[in-house]
Amino acid sequence: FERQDGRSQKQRLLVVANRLPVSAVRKGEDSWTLEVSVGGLVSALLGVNEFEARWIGWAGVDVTDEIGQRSLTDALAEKMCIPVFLDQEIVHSYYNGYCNNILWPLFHYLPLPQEDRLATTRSFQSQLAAYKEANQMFADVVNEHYQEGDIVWCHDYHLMFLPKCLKEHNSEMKVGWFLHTPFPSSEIHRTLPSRSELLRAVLAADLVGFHTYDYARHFVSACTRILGLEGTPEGVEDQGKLTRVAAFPIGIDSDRFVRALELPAVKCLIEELQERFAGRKVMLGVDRLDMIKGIPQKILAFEKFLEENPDWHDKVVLLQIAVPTRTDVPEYQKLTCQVHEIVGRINGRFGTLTAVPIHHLDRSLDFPALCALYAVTDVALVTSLRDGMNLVSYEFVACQESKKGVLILSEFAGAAQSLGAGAILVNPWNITELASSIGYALTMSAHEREKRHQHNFLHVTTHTSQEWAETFVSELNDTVVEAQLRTRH
Ligand code: ADQ
Repeated sequence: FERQDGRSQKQRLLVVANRLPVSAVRKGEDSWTLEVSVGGLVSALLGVNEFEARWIGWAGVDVTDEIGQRSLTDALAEKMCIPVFLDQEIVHSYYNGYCNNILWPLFHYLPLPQEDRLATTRSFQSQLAAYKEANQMFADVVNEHYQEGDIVWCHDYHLMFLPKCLKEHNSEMKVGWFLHTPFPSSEIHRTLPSRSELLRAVLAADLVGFHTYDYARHFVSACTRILGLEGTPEGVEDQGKLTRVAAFPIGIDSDRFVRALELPAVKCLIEELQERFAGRKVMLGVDRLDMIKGIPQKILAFEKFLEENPDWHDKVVLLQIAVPTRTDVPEYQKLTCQVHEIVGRINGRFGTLTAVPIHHLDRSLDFPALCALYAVTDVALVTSLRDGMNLVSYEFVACQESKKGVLILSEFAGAAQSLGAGAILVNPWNITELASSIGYALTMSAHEREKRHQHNFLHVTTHTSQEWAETFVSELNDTVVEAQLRTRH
């Protein structure tokens, strides 16, 4: 990318996601505290040095007054962030409604219960309207900040209309869209009342990316079967316009985890945990408390394992760290109660005066504690019923160079395609199989653990988040150049 005066400068990347990578808390009329949240996407882009990235998204707070909006915009500018202001009403219908009650369950193959479905259907049109309105609000902010030559990278199921809104305004804009969840089979997608509109809106992008080849294939099938378009090896073609569709499996910043294990604070925590659980094997689950993560299935399988293996009762402990999410949604409240009930029952059945088999925490852990836990774990359990990728499995592997623990991984997580050869793959719906996998993992020979771990460690440390972001953005640049060449000929 060359400037007019001949000096080269970094190409600008506008990353558009529902949430900004910072949370804002108001301290006064015009003062704010900003806390940066380092998630997968943030660390992915921190490592991408060839672009100058700016973030556009919602700051997670409702700010209606002009002074507040102006001061928050200024504070965020220092973090290279640009806010989209959404009011409570629109957040309710767009985010809680259409995004999290309709798209999220559907993309994870979870049909809504009948009575909720009826209620949803009644308000479906208004939720869809709010979704479109919110997407247009994101587009307006992008348009305001866009400079010629910028790359615009839209993220996730919250922003499926965004590529269309952007291209309608400026057909020259380079637009990519990436989905972090699975894209379901076309037979599932076709149940969605707005199925065609959503597909067409996404197809306005130049490049559409998914975690796995299967999700990309499902998307192309949906476009061919529902829209009657032509699928090609490169993507989807509509009247001569090609939208490139491909798989870009995300990774983690593995160095950050490996380095953290050398920090004195983390080493200290590791020692404390080792002491605390001396003489017992440690099994670990780290999840957002979401129905897709298969937490009840995991705990029920552990109960079955204890039932069938009395010898293990005082030799194993399951630490389940479940950070609550979407706590205002009734189904999530129900899930929390269900998990608490099962944990209580198991601890009542198998606990002693001095120890319980399950430690369940409803909370998030800070980074040092998370790394220490990953490092002391013998067996990690990832039992998602569906999961776009699942980064917890990657993080666990990155912290296991010394212990070489075992990963039990759901075949319905995208990560099964990359870590399948090293992990024990399971169907989380099959509690019997899951229980016997726990037994197998706990008694696996050191030689087999080493072999499996090396396979996964190599993958996790070579397929990083930085590489993921760089590959997507350079593919987007190439796609646009190829499209320009095609139209010229
Ligand atoms: P998530 O559904 O949030 O992400 P995941 O990929 O596992 O799932 O990432 C969760 C992140 O949150 C991890 O970095 C993990 O360390 C952290 N986390 C979870 N529980 C925690 C806890 N109790 N304490 C501290 N940290 C916790 C979505 C998709 C995934 C996809 C990612 C990235 O649903 O399938 O892999 O985006 O694309």
